[in-house]
Amino acid sequence: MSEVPVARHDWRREEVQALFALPFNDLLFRAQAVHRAYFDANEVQLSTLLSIKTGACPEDCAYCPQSVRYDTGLKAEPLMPLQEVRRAAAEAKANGATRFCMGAAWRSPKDRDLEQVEAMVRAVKALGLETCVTLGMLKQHQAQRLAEAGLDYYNHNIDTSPEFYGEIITTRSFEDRLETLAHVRDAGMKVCCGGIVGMGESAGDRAEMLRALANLPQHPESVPINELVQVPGTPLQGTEAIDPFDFVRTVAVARIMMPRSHVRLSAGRTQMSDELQALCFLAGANSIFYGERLLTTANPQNEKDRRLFARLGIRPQGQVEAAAHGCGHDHEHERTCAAQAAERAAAPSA
Ligand code: SAM
Ligand code: DTB
Ligand code: SF4
Repeated sequence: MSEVPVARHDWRREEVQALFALPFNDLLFRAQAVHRAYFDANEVQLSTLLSIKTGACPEDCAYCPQSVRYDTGLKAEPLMPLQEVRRAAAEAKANGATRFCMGAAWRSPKDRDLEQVEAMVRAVKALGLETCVTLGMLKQHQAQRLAEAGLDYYNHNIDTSPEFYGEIITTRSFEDRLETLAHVRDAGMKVCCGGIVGMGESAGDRAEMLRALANLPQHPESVPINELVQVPGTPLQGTEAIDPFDFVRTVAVARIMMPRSHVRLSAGRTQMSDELQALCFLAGANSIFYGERLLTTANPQNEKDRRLFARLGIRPQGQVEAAAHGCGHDHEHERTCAAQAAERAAAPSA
C-alpha cells in the first residue's frame, strides 16, 4: 500500500468518521504507514512537566484538579522560585528528556508574572533543553514577549470538540482558545495543542476534536492526546472510562490527519498497561511525558518507562549514541556526562 501522507487542512466530518470506523487492524496499518513516511518508528520524544504555579485557578474546567471551584484537597502553591525550576529542568535533562514543559494554573498570566516566566524560559534553554509553557490565554503582546524570551512551544489545548466543549468548560469559549493559538503562531512559536478523551464524549466528538486540530491553518507541531485522569472532587470523577481500543483509534486518526506532528501519549499512562501503550506507539504516538509527575498527578516511574522502551526497542529521541559522537564510551557514560553537564549548568550562578 502506498500512502501519500500530505498535510491537509480541509478534512470533512464524514472522512474523519470513516477513519474511526475502519477495522482496527486496517486503521493501525494505515497509521503506521503514515508514521514511517515522516518519522523513525522506533524513536519517541521525551518531555518532562513541571507545575510552576499550582491550584487556585478561577476557571471551571470539569476535569481539572486545579480549579478553585472543586474540593480536590490540592494545596495551592505560588509561582516557583527560578532556582527550583532550574534544578528540576537539570534533573529532567540528566534523565534524558529533551523538552521541559512548565504549567501554571492561570486563566491568563499577568504581565508581572510573565517576567518571571521569561526568566525561567531563558534558564531552561541555557541548559540545552527545548522549552514549552502553558499559562492559559495569552494576549498578542504576551505571546510576543514569550517568543522574544526564546520560548520554543506554547501549549494550549482545545480539549474536546466544539460541540461538547460547553459541557466541560463554561468560563472561556472554544473561540477564546483559537484566538490564543493564533497569537502564538503570529509570534512565530511552535504550537502544542491537543485534547482529552474519556470525558464522556461520543466517538463523533473525538472525530470533531481531531478535525478542529487538523483544520487549523497550520498543524500543531505537538499534539497531546490525554486520557482523563479522574481526580476525586472534580465533576468528571466517576465518568465511564473510554474503551482502550477507542483510545488507540484516536491516536491513530491523529497520526493520519497530522502526519508531520509529534503525537503525544500524554496524561493517563499510569492507568494503561504496557501492552496498551505499545499499541499507541504502533498507532503513531511518538512522544510521552516522562518523569514521575505530570502537573499534580502521578506519571509512570522513569525506571518503568526505561524498561518498557527497552522491551519494545524504542529509543528516546535526541539520545546521543556513544559510537556516533565518537567518545568511545558506552551509553551509561553518555548519560553520566549529560547529568554532570546539567548539574554544572544548574549550579547557582551570579
Ligand atoms: N491553565 C492552563 C490551561 O488550561 O491552558 C494550563 C494548565 S492546564 C492543567 C493544561 C492542560 O492539562 C489542560 O488543557 C488539559 O488538557 C490537561 N489536563 C488538566 N487536567 C487533566 C486531567 N485530569 N486529565 C487529563 N488532562 C488534564
Ligand atoms: C497536556 O496536554 N497535558 C499536560 C500538559 N499538556 C500541560 C497536563 C496533564 C495534566 C494532568 C492532570 C494533572 O497532573 O494535574
Ligand atoms: Fe485552570 Fe488550566 Fe485547570 Fe482549566 S485546565 S482549571 S484553566 S489550570
